[in-house]
Amino acid sequence: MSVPLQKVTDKSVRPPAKDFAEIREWNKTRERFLTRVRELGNNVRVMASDFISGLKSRLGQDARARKSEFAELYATAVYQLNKRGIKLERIEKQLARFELSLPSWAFAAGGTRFFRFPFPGEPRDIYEKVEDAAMVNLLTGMAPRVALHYPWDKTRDPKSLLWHAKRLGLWFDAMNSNTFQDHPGQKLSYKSGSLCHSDASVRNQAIGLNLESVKFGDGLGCKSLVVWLGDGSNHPGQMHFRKSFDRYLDSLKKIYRRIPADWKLFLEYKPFEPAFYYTVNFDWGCSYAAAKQTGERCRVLVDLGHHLPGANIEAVVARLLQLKKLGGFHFNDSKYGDDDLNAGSINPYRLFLIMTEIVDAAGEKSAAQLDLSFMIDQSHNVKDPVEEMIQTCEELAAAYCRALLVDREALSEAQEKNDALMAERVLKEAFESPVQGLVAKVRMEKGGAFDPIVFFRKTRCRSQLIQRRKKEG
Ligand code: PSV
Ligand code: MN
Repeated sequence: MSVPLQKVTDKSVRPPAKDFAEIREWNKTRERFLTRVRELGNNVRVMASDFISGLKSRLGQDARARKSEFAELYATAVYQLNKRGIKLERIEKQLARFELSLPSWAFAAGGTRFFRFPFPGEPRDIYEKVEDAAMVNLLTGMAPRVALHYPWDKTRDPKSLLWHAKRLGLWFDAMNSNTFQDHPGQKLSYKSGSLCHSDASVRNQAIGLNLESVKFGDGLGCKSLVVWLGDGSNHPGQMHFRKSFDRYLDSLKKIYRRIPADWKLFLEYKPFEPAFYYTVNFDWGCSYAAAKQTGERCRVLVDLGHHLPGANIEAVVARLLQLKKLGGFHFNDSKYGDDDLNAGSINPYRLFLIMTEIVDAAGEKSAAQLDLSFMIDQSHNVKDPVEEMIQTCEELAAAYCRALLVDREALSEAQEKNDALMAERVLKEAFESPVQGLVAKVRMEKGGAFDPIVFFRKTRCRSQLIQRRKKEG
């Protein structure tokens, strides 16, 4: 793996901490970090945070230059929403609290099982992935966390990774374990399954990998483990349905018993792929049953793309919220299946309806208080992954904002009267509201760009990444 280098100066490692305890902690980390830099003869990865600070000052200029455009956009929203008696302050406050986690694994170009077309300047390791995530967070102001994948994101020095993320204003969210492929040096193969394998030694190895990923994540401040399995079969008769599910439950319980008390375990389901006939955890019902048997801190994770065409995902979300078993989301969109497309790109109305269920369950609270993990998990095969991630953040913010605008009283009245037409009109009125001005206001108040994608292109972020990563490679 290549190791891009930025010269470590005292200035670049000065802790921005405010209180003494934090400063002490920073100093300890800094000392260890510098020792390591010395040990490796300065040939160690150090984050080029100058790039990010450079962008910050450009953002200030951009905000001033686009002031009148913003005022016009915001005035449109104010005019329309005030007419409907909506209190914008409350909406803006809720919107400001809506935050997303970015998946480390989606910053490099995705691919299909046929091929992958790499993107110039794409990140080469977890440090560069975090750097790309910081850029998305900076421009959108709403994605301060990164979800990790293990062992893909394994590093020899987790402390330096944590330090690197903190310097860029980021935290880590869920740890996702990977037993859907074999890893270098691994003793037994997962070809015929992992946590549900017929052989107990393979199951134990997979349990071990999950616990290892928890240990790694714990040091980074993660508080949840997402288990998604490829376990299943391609041919009728190949795998015993009941036995495989029993093994799944048994393995989950073993993992659950050993995760830290402040951690949650999320079970992610998927109907097919890589198994094409039967998947052990194929739908929300399987996940729910398993979560219920495993324990209180075990919840269901809904990946939007993991449903068969036509599934009513918003109803699934409502049911899980009602049963207090929803853990969080992997947001994306799909035309046929899986997480191939970006959230809201195919069916923005469905995304809005899902958000509407979240807002409905939150009641007077904000969605942020529901204790759900809002993660993105999508594959960027054609568009620039950073741009597509920015686009996704904007799409999710707009969907959430529209859901906040639903006239709950009018909807409930229409539902009680069985007035289908009026109920639908209430939803459509919110869905069609001009929310861009509100979303831009909240974003800019958090230091983001008026138009993040235009900013990303105008400041030639991608070509700078290409140049830097080429030079340092
Ligand atoms: C599987 O399709 C999935 O949605 C799971 O969340 C994985 O962890 C992720 O994609 C990356 O492969
Ligand atoms: Mn997923």
